[in-house]
Amino acid sequence: MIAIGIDSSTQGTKAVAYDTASGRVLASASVNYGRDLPEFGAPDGFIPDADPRVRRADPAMWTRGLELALARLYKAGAPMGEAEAVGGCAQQHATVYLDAEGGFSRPRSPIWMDSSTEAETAALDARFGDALRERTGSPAIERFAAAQIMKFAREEPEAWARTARVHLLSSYLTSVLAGEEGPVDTGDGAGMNLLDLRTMEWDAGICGFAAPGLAGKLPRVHRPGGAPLRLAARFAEYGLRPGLPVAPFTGDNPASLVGCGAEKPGCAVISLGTSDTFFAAMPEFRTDPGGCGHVFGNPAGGFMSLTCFKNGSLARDRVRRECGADWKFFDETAFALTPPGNGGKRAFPYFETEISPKHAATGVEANFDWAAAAPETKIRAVAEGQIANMRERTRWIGDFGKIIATGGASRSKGLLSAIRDIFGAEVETADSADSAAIGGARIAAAAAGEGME
Ligand code: XUL
Repeated sequence: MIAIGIDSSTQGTKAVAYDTASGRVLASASVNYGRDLPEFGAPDGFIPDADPRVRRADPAMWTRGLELALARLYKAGAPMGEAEAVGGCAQQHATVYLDAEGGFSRPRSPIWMDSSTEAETAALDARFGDALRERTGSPAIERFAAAQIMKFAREEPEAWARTARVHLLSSYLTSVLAGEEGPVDTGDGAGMNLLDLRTMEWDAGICGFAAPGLAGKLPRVHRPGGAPLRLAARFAEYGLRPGLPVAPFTGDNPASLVGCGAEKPGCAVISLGTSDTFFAAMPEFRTDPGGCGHVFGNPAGGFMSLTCFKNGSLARDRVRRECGADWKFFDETAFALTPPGNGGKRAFPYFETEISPKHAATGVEANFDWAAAAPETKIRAVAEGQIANMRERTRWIGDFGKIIATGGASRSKGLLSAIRDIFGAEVETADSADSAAIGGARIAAAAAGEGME
């Protein structure tokens, strides 16, 4: 079956036409917000803010990105007319606020990089303590919807009163494609601190504490295997047949789990993108006692673990530029010039406030004289520092003999060797760096009747 898969990520939107029979991407297209949609003022996917904890974007940019990616996919010669399903995913945790007419009641949406909700997470923590983690799969997290909504409702009560619906970006994009309200899927919905993962229903107590009337402003919840929606007629403009099944979008990490073929327990996935993430299908519901990791719904049923590191590709790019290195040097040469372990030299880039573990945006922290070191030493120190931190923060999930690497930076031989050495695991690269979009297409094909192997 040919299915269209869309990935609305931090820095851009990708669309693929995917053939489930051959497992091949037939055509793909992408939109970069900085280059292609400069009018939204978000070169890296968010509007630059003097406060490094504030990370927001104009939600209209995501609708425009979706439409432009589909237009480009059509133009690239993708067999749109033969597609039998549409699905996709979005960066997790971004929230979209709509008024009763469907307009944006909040013109700037917080995205997953936002960590400006310390006061709100402290309040949630004080009120619910460990029960929050036991019920929602995560302790109170700054980028999650509960804290973000709470802040908005408190700071802008009038705009909150005008808000009729709070969507995740994933459910918002489903709604755009279907021309009617889309549900929140359990993969992405678990990243809100609002969903009771034992019942897969909104937790009335937490919703009531977060903001007045919140429970009545949330879309319904979609569980794996639930019925798809139908494509709105206006998407015929891109060669798609009106009425095609539209699978509710999920988060990019849950989609990537499926796109990498890792939806059954056994191996872990490391996705190296704007954020670096470590995730794996879970044989049973279990939470991180260290408080960094999360439990999300697995789109194939059951659960998945996830730990997210904010200083991923943008941090690597900044170190690369600071070293005056090209990508070949960063990805390969630096590792040929230095020994594994780097003689004990390690560095951690904190250009953005870090999530796992919490850390302020202080720049590079190294255990050696950073300014005086050779570029190859700095590069290996950062790569090994990032991966060693990932290893420490994900021990609670268990040990894996096999790890699948995906995302743009999985092309880096140096990073792959650091994963191999530090995790002591066999490392495979996913067939395509587009595993999130492919996962969206596979989920769509399953929802359209093909089922998931
Ligand atoms: C996951 C997270 C990020 C975003 C990036 O919890 O915050 O990985 O999903 O798109």
